[in-house]
Amino acid sequence: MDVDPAWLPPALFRAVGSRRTLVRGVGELVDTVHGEVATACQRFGGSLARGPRDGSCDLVLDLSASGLGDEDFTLSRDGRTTMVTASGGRGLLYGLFHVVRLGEAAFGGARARETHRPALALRMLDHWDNVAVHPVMGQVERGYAGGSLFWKDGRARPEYGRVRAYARLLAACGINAVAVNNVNVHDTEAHLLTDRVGEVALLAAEFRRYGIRVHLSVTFAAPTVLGGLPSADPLDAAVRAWWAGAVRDVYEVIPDFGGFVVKADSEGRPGPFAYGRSHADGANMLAAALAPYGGTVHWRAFVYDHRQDWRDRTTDRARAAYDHFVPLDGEFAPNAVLQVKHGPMDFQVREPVSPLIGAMPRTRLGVELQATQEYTGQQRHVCWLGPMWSQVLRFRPEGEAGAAVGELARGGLVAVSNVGDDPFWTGHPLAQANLYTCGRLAWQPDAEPRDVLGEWIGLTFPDAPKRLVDGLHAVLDGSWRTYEKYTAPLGVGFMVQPGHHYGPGVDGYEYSPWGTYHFADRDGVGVDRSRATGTGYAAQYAQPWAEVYESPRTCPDELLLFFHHVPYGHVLHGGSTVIQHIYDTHFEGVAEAEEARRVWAGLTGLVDPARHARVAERYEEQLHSAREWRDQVNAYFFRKSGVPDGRGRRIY
Ligand code: GCW
Repeated sequence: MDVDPAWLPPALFRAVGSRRTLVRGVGELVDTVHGEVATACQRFGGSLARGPRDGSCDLVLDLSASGLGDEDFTLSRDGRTTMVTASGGRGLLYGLFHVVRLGEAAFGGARARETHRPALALRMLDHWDNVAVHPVMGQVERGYAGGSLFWKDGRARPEYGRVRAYARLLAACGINAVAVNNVNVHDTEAHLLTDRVGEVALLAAEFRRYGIRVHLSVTFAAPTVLGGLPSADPLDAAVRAWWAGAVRDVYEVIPDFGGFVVKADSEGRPGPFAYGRSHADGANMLAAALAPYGGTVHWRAFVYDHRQDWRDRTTDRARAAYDHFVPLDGEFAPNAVLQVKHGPMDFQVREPVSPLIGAMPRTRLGVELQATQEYTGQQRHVCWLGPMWSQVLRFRPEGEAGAAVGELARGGLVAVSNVGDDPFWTGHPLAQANLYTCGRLAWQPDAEPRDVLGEWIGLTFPDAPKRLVDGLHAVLDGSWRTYEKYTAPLGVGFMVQPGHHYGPGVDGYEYSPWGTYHFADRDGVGVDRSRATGTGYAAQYAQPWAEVYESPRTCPDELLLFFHHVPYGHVLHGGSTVIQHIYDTHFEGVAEAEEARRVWAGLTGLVDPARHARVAERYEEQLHSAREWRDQVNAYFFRKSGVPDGRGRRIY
């Protein structure tokens, strides 16, 4: 099998490719648009007009519009001709893909002029790819789709046609930036900034054709490890000069370079703390070096103590990002983006929205999601995360009258990519839906996720019969909640096997230094994060949330154990006790996964055999793992609490 076409199967281009099209304008992206249309015409018998006087056209893609942003486009139809106008190459490309998505619908009847523009200017994927295969993490850290698309045998692989194919897929869902290496920058990868930047430039050339700018993850210690300086102190003039020089050299070879991604003072990575400097000092030094060229530094807020003592009940990892960064509000340079994970912990299946989002009005905030399913089934389980991300993006940190997270994310939406060199791109073919959803939600954060999924289905499976469309919705729509049901309950999180994070390990992290505890004992479970009696985390929220989360009486059920330690007999708003809820959801979750597997089996013949087989095989593993989760979690809580299942089901 060649590369999976994902959401750009050739058949999709029939409507455009069977018509007569005029592409007007000059530039690399216009050439890309022209090339796309030409390929489609070759396939479907349409034609390209040579100029405005070369006969009448069904479709005009015109770059000469004024007054639109670089990424915007308009679409209209006077009854005979469909018109896409744009002022920038990206806008034209997005306009073309929009017409492709519409298919025949783009060519029927009149259509009043509509303007399309992305809500967020930066829509980015971060790859946690290593150049060298890391002894523990493998090549792609938390990668579940094979090796890296970008790096092989220790060097860049621009000739590998899949880089371009990837760029094309990303552009077609609206992504405009990619970081090509892991935020944990190891020794080999550090050199991508300096003597190996030429390899990054080769990748950048591939991405540029599709309007995507390349970013690099860099180590804060670069001046010492690469430059031979005695220090990396951000206020040291020699250090600043070193960075300025390094950045200048990068822009020599990559004129549209996007900027840096930095993980500093986090999980052992170097950072400004070693020099007694603040994270604003660190970020601003890099921002200053990038500013003359229009680059941005993405400074990650994932800073916490990963060596805490589990005996210490006062340290709360969830508090860390807020405690570190809120005092720095207003200090970050305009071209610094503070990149915040959407939840306060670490991409669990259920977390509250990070209280940092909304709490730094004078800072450009980027929100980070994780498409790679580290804690959500590692692309062996079906877990479409659209509903979770949408909930995050629609959350209003200051209540109904305030702005939504999707509006507060002025620095953009960033997702950790779930893609590798797997023939299906994402290991689990249905995980492509997560990647697509990231792009579309970054374009329109208040989009209805189920519509986005519907769009993905329509594109990936063109001309699908209703039975297939319904089947895909049936296995994907509720898959996140299904996964939540059979894993860690009520927002408490983790309970995974340490290290690789796959499969149940209820006490896996309970006595570890990582700050991820559930505190289950014979009487109850959960983390008291209230202001009154707990770690005070709940008070990091603005009203109304601080109050809502403060008390178990008002805290939403699904987050109860994130915020409170309650007895097993505590009655949820839903009416059952915590312990009974644990049993019920774990049985239900497995039953739902079994049902999904059955639905999928019934789609044989409607999906191409290789894809069908890959998904079917993963369902076997999902089921096996889900049962393991169910039985271990249920047994664990039965043994702790001594409370039997009210429905008398088998607990081990
Ligand atoms: O979720 C944790 C992962 C690490 C990752 C880290 C981060 C890249 O387990 O593998 O490191 O988060 O986001 O920096």
